[in-house]
Amino acid sequence: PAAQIEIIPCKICGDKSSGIHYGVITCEGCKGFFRRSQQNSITYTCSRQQNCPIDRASRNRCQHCRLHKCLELGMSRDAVKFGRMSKKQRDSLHAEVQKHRMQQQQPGKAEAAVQAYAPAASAQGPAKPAQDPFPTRHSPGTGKPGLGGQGCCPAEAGSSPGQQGLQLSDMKHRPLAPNPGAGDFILRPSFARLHGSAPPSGTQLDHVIQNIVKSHRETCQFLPEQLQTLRWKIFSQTEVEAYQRKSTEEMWQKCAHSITDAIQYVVEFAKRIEGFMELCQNDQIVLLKAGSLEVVLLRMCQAFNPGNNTVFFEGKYAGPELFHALGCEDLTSSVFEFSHGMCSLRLSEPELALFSAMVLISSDRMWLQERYKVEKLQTDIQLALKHVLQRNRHDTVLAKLPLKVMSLRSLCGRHAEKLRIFCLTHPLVAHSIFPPLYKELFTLESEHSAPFDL
Ligand code: E3V
Repeated sequence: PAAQIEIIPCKICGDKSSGIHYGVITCEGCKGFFRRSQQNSITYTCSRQQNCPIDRASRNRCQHCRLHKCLELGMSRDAVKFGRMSKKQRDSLHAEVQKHRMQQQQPGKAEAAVQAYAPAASAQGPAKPAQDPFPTRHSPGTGKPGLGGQGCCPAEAGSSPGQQGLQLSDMKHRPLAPNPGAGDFILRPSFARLHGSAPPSGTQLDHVIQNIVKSHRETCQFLPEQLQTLRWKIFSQTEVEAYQRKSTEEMWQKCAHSITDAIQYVVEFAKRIEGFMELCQNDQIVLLKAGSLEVVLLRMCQAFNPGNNTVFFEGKYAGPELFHALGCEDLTSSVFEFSHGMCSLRLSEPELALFSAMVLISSDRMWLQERYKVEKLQTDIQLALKHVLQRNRHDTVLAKLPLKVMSLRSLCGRHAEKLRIFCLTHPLVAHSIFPPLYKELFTLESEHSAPFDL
C-alpha cells in the first residue's frame, strides 16, 4: 500500500504526508523537525501549559509540544530497525487509507466503515495471547502455571486459576531470605569448575540456548511484536488523572494483581528450564521467591517505550505519573529508569532469555540446600549467554550485566520495604487485597497464616 499512504495526513500536524518517517506517517516538515531534534542535544521548553495545539499553522510555535507529540505518537530514531510491519499493522494502515479515501468521496460515513473493516487492535482487546500461551503445559487443569507440576503438587488440580502458584509449605517458619550482594558473578571461579566437573561442549551449549530461548518465548505473557504495535496506545490526560485519583489501596491492588500475573509466567518459564525441575523443591522455591520479581522487572523492558518513557499497564502505555496513588514515586521512577537502561543495552530476545535464566538461577541466594547443583546450572547458562553475546558481537554488554543484577536486587529490596510500609499503614485492608501468591512471595505475614493451599 506504500503508494497510497500519502492520502493519510501527517499524524503530527495534519499537513500532507510524504510517507512513514521514524515509524510514523508524517509530512516532510515534521520529519525534518524530528531528525533535527534527535541530532543536537537541545532540550525544548514550553512557555505555556505543555499542551499547545500542533497543526499546520501552529506547528512552529512550540518545539517542546511538537516534539512531545512526535514521541507520543511513536516516532523513534530506531523505528527502522524493527523491520517489516506485522500483518495487524498493515491491516490497520490499509483500513486507514480506505477511511481517508471514503472521506474524500463522501464525508461522514467513514467512521462506520473503519469499524467494520478494522477491529484488529481495538475490538479484540489488548495483548491477550491469541492462543493458549502454554501449548505444552506441564500442569493440566489450571489456567495458570504453578510450581509443582509432574504430579508433585496435589493441591493444584482443584485450585482456582490465578490464585494458585507456589506451594511454599516447606518454607513456613523460615525467615524471608534476604538478598546477598550480587558480587562478581561472572568472574568468580565456580565451585563446580574448581571441583573438576567438565565444561559443557559446544553442542551442549547450543542445547542450553535452545531450551532457554524456547522456554522464554513460550512463557512471554505478551509477545514483543504485540507490545510493539500497542505503543501508540497511550493513556489520555483524563485517564491518567482518573488513575491518580484512585485510593492508594486500589492502586496497590491493581499493581499487585498484574505483577502476580506476570510472576506466574515466570514460574512457568523456570519450570521449562532443563535442570530447574531436577533441583530439590526447597531450592526451586528459594530461587523463585528471591528471583521471580527480578525476572518480571527484567522482562518489563520489552513492554517499555524509551521514546516517551511509558510502560504497558492495563492495556495502554503509561508514564510514571500515572502510578502516583501508590505513593512510591521514587521506586516507580527507578523502575522506569531501570527499563530505560535495559532498553539501551539492546539485548536480543535470546540474550534477554538467557540473562533472565541466569538471574533466576543464582547460586548465591540464601537458604539453598544444593548450592553446587544450582551453581553448575548457572555456570552453564552464563557460558551460553557469553557464547551468544560474542556471536552477536555484543561484548561490551557482558561487562554491564553485573550492574544490572545489582540494580534488580536493589529494586526488589525497595519493593519489599515499600510493601512493609504499606501493610503497616493499611493494616485493615492489607490482608484482603493481595493475591495469595503475592503474599506468599513477599510478606512475612503469610508464614504465620494458615496455608491457603491445604
Ligand atoms: C510488563 C507490563 C505488565 C503490565 C501485566 C490487563 C489487560 C503491568 C508496570 C505494573 C509498572 C508497574 C506495570 C506495575 C506486565 C510486563 C498489566 C511500572 C504484567 C511500575 C495486563 C493487567 C496487566 C492486564 C510499576 C508501578 C512497578 C513482564 N508485565 N501488566 N505493568 O498491566 O503490570 O489489559 O489484560 O512485563 F505495577
